[in-house]
Amino acid sequence: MERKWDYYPLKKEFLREEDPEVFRISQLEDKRIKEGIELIASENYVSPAVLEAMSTSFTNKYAEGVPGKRYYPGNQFIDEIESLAIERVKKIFQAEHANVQPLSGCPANMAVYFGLLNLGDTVLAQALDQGGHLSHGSPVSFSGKWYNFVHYHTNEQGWIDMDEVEELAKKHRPKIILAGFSAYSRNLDWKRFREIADEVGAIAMADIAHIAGLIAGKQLANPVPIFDVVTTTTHKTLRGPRGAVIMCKEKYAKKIDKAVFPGIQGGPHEHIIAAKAVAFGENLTEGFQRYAKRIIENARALAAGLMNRGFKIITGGTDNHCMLVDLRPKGITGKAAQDALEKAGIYANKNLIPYDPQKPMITSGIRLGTPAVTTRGMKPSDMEKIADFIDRVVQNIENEEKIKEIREEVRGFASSFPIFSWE
Ligand code: DSN
Repeated sequence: MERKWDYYPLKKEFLREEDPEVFRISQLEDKRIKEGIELIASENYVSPAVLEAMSTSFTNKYAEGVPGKRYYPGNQFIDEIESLAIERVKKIFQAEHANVQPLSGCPANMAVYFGLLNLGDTVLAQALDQGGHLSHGSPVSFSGKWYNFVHYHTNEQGWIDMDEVEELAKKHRPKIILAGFSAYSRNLDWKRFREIADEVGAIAMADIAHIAGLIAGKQLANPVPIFDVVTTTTHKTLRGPRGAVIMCKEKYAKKIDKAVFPGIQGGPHEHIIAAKAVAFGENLTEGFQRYAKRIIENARALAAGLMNRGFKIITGGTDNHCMLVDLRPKGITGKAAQDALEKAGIYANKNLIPYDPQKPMITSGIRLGTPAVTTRGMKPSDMEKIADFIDRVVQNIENEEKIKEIREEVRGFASSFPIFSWE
């Protein structure tokens, strides 16, 4: 059964009456979504059921602790909802243990380091300027300040060099080897990461925030059964509320739970946990598998459409939902492209490419992803149209009039799609 919604079916009647100012701004955001093309690889649109779960009365409750072991009374139904979320996410990923309380990706990673490391311990992770993440040891993040991160790299073509991972692991004997990324378009060799971790006695950790939905939808291999600890956000390809989950082997369960609370967090956001439960329920359906498959088909179609128009895609394509475009052959920076695309109603973020000569606020690349446009029901033939829009924006980057014309075309195109469509 196909179900689609042109706009979110939320009445917002109390909001409209009590706070017209917030109502007005919220309506504008709905309109922006409807009339734009969202290609930020980490973004998505939740289902109406996930949205409704976020506005349930679970928001009112303090529930420090874990189900069955809370500090405050009155948590009978909170325990039920949190246990449901835990059971569902364990089923999706075949996890031995799950903590669904992390507020977002950085706190989830922080809890893992806090629970399993001592200050100054060594972690081996992917370099930020080559697809990694701030919380994987960037010098400006707590992770890089408090722990000794050593980074592995990609080669000039953009592929992770597993021999370097092994070499660095043997040299630095990290306590954790972390596999995971925020801008990498190829499959990770989970088995090889596990073998290297075993070789040097390290904990094997994965951060699957970007690809969790593709794993849940059975399109990519699942590291959870063979890794010690795995973190993911819930709002990217998993299409849930903003938040995160930590999954781990039973032997790390106590340390992880204690690191989340009282280690780094206080009361969990139980209305968000209710919405996580709803999203996990959706993740377990066949429709979600079709959605995950379509995300990858769309990403491949978008990459092909861009390459046919002379764009250079790092590694020459994608295995997942995202791609990195090297804009140097087009003679423009990532920032210039991001700004011009935004004016045309197309949202994509500037991103460093491997060995980027530009600074992080300028960059030579943009990152594109297809989770959100796929949620709107777009298909590979629509990706051809989007590639054409992007090409025309880049060709006319200094022509304000032309960009305005493209903006109107984008508005018409995007508005013809629902805000959320089940596959
Ligand atoms: N900001 C997210 C992303 O865009 O990948 C990760 O935290």
